[in-house]
Amino acid sequence: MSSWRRVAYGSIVGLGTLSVELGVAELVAAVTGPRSEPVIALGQLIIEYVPESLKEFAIQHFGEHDKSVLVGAIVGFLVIAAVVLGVSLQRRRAVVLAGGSLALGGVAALAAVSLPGATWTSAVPSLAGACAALLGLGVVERGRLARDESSQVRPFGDEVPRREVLGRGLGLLAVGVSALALGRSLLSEAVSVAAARARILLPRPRSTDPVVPSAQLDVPGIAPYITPNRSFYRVDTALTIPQIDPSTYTLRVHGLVRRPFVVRFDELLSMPLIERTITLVCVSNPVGGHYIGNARWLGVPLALLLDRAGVDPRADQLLMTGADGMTIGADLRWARSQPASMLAVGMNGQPLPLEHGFPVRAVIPGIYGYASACKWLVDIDVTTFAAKEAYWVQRGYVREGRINLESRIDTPAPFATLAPGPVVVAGEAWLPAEGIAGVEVRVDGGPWSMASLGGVESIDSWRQWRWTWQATPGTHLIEVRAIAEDGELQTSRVRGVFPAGATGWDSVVVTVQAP
Ligand SMILES: Nc1nc2c(c(=O)[nH]1)N[C@H]1C(S)=C(S)[C@@H](COP(=O)(O)O)O[C@H]1N2
Ligand SMILES: [Mo]
Repeated sequence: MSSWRRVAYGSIVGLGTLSVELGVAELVAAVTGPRSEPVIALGQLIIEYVPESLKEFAIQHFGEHDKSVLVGAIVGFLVIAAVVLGVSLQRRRAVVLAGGSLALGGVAALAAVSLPGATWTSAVPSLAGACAALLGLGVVERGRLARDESSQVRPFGDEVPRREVLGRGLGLLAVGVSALALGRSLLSEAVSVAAARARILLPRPRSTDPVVPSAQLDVPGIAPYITPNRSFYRVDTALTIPQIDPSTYTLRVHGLVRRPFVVRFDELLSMPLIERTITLVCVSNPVGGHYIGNARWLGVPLALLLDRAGVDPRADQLLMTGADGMTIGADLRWARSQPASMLAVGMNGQPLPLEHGFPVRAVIPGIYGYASACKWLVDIDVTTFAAKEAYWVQRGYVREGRINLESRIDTPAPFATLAPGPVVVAGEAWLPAEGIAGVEVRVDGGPWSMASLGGVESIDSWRQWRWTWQATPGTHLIEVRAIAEDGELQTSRVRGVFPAGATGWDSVVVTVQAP
């Protein structure tokens, strides 16, 4: 009697079908997000609807493992169901398993789309998984049924040849388990931190810079006053973006301090936060370049943490280290002189994007990124410039890295062809920590004209400007220069980005056609 083989075959086909369903769903969820993965979606739904008292019980009894216990229970249930459906009703096995797969896919898809923040794409992994399961089931069972039909001699299920058990059933199982393993690793690598990020609720700041609508000039072709996170420039040396789990994140503050300490992410969130509009610039930004962005940063005032540590007066450098190993040395006196200096946790109302330093980065107004804006910040060594040198300083860039007074023409574009008459010339000017008092524009080396300025949300923010030019036919050179709040006039001296940032006037050449 080969009944054990039928049981074995049925179990393998059942488990194979389940593993293909979950594996394919997992692969798709690596793209659509972990909360769209069927088991997670089902678990999340259970968590949403389970009474507080039961949650309390689970946390009490399972502690930090409460979520693993829940996921384990769901997987255990599915495994048992797959085996039972696979073994029972031999002749109808394919139909029963297909029904089970569809039921799982349907319920999980509904669960996924009903979760907060879900979109229709949240249903895709469960549905794709169910389709794959049906396909796999078809491939495995179709051949079998056909053979049974034609032979007529042996009643179906009486005997299952060994090679069939090994071949078809195990093949299905292998495909499913591989998909599951690959999907798992893809998901847990990148997406689990993304998921943790998505769950973060940023507290409201105690104080914010005012929102100033007039900061955005209504000129086609000008950059947005606030740079959206997705188009914010990115400069770092990290080949793979560090994946830092905020629940295990710690920042160490030590060195020339009386009270070294370690602080967790949730402790940082519980401190009084500020939101400040600050323009970040890369030292590698050429004149007229786009390695610059303006964002509303939410964070803990740096002074709060330095006061907690009790800084030794001999210290003059904050040597910050990112999880990527980058070291960034900020001038301690400068950082302290800027009330907006912070350890940022938010950017434009969102937790920091992974590529912009999640979960914590430094933002210090007025200093180029390489000497101020350490991303994935995990360590602050309060030290001296004499004792230690940061990464880019070792490579010859200047220590302090003060951002140069600069301005940029966004429109018209270089070598644009224009019609004669009024042409709006517009762009930005910046000297974070000081602010912009004026912008001047000239054509073909003629007299300078004052541009009109947009509003600003802070002295640390860039400022938009515009000037209307009465264009006449011919080829023309348009130049711009800025004046800072302290009266400094932007230098015409052309310098490259090394070792202290570019200087010189931005300009465009345009052609105005004859009427
Ligand atoms: N950990 C870490 N922080 C870093 C860097 C880096 O490579 N690693 N690059 C710095 C440089 S050179 C700049 S200009 C800014 C850029 O920040 P962004 O990518 O968020 O625009 O981050 C700074 N912080
Ligand atoms: Mo930079």
